[in-house]
Amino acid sequence: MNAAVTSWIEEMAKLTKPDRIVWVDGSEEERERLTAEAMATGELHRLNQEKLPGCVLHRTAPNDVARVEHLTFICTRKKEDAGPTNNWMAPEEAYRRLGEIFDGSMRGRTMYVVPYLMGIPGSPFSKVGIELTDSIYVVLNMRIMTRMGRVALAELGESADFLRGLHSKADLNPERRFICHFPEDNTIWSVGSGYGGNGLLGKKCFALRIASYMGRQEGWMDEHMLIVGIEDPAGNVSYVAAAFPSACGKTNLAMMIPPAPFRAAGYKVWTVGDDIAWMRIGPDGRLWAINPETGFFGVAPGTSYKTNPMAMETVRRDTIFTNVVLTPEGTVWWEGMDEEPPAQGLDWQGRPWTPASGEKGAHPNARFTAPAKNCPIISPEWENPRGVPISAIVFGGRRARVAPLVYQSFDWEHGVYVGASMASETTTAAAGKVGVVRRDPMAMLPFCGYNMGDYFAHWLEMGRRIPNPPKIFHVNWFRTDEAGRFLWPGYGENFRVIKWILDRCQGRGEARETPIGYVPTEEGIDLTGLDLDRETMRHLLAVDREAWLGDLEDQETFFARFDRLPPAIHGQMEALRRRLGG
Ligand code: GTP
Ligand code: SPV
Ligand code: MN
Repeated sequence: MNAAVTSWIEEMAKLTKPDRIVWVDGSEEERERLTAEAMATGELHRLNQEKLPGCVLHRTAPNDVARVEHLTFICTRKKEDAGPTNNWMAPEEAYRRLGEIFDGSMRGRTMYVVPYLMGIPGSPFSKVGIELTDSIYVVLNMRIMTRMGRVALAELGESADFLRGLHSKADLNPERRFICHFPEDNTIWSVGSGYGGNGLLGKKCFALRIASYMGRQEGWMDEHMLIVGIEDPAGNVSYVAAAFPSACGKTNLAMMIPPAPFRAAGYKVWTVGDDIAWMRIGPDGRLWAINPETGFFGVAPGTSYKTNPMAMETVRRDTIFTNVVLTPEGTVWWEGMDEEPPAQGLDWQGRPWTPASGEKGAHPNARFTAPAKNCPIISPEWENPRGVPISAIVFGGRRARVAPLVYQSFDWEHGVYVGASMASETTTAAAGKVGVVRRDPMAMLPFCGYNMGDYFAHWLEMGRRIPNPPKIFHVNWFRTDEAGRFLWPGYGENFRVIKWILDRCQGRGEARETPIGYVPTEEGIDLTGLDLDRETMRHLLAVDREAWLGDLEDQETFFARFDRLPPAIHGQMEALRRRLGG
């Protein structure tokens, strides 16, 4: 037994005082046993095994339905190292305050020891974590989302280099809920929540916040990005990595189906990942990426055979559904699913519900947890330990105004500024107001584990180090008309925009130079088979000078908060102002 592991577990057990300690091995027998146990206690609910084999339903506490950014802390010794965009708590204070809540929090419960690997066995990209948790729901989710059990311990060997994650639901009291990260100690303590991004410590907490800190130290990039491969009719596959904020379309873009004329011509889409990318410079001087996860923790509402058929196929078996409607026949339903709603059912809180009630049946942030290997278009390369080479990096937000459908940055430095100045309307993926425009650099605002000024500097530095860097773009699927209707059809039709992006990477693709970057000409994007009038397209591609000058004011306020803003970012902002004639 690894002595560093056992002594740490002993120490944590002394604090949390569980009745039992159980090591999980990731086996099928264990899945069945834990599922049965959770059914018996009501932590999980049975679903119709003929229609949804291997699937279960979970309902969270009504006050525990999303990430809680105001309760998420970066605990570095120096406050400046957490930066202006993170909540900060001194490590001693955090250990003390959370220690009081953890003290005895597992009394009468089992502590599960969950060893897991983020990344592919044997890959230089990979990292080991161990999560101690009192939640079977968390164990079963980690089993889908990570390579869990023996494989992780084998990878760790006798090393003491592993992420120490402690998680307890405690009493699920939001007053006593904290998600604390200690990047300098390779440690995460999360207490008082059982929800996805708060409790599945391998995901946002480790694979983004802690890993972003590691990436900067070790010279690689850790990003909130999907990875998708586009195969052309000749059989060449090009890969795109795209960063959109939570609930802004990553899972959908990662699994899109090209429109019929492109399918007929031989284009194909391959899913590599839908949420997180770890990227390193490869021997060929390009940027190579892996998806460190093995599953999708996707937004259920809005997912249908019309919008995302590949996700619908993926969740037909071995899936955990969280906070969706339970139908009388033991299946699940959510708003935006193609099927008619059931005449009656139980809503996400387990209360009798009918569609006529006018209330939402599923929580807007209801989720599915499904194995990546279930996805019919999972890339043959998704477990390649070397990763896949990235041709284009795409940033995107949810903007009713300002940002056009797509534009290309002039170069890497300008692209970094485009990412740093990104903004998006808030969604239900995190607690708080929905629909408010906020700046969300690189879709990493809630996930950067260190000073974001240093993070921008790291991006700039990587650009100097990558001999053959990807080209950088910005997209916006969410521009609306005066009545608030989306101007762009989105979903599979986004393929057309990605195709233009790849054309640009290959020196093709028609564009005009504007103050914000290269925007497609009216003929630039192939609209074959799409009924979209020229006027709408003009509107989608418009660069409104006044709107951009207004946006610059907001950017200025945002960047003013940074004490470590690289001069290049400010310089790029001023250059844009000059190009806009402001
Ligand atoms: P996280 O898992 O929270 O990181 O979210 P995500 O970025 O993977 O977002 P996802 O693909 O799950 O989409 C979130 C919501 O946006 C869903 O309700 C989708 O139906 C909707 N959506 C996704 N793509 C599009 C699009 O192209 N156009 C429009 N209008 N809506 C979209
Ligand atoms: C996100 O909010 O970006 C998610 C869901 O992917 S969670 O795991 O809860 O963070
Ligand atoms: Mn996400």
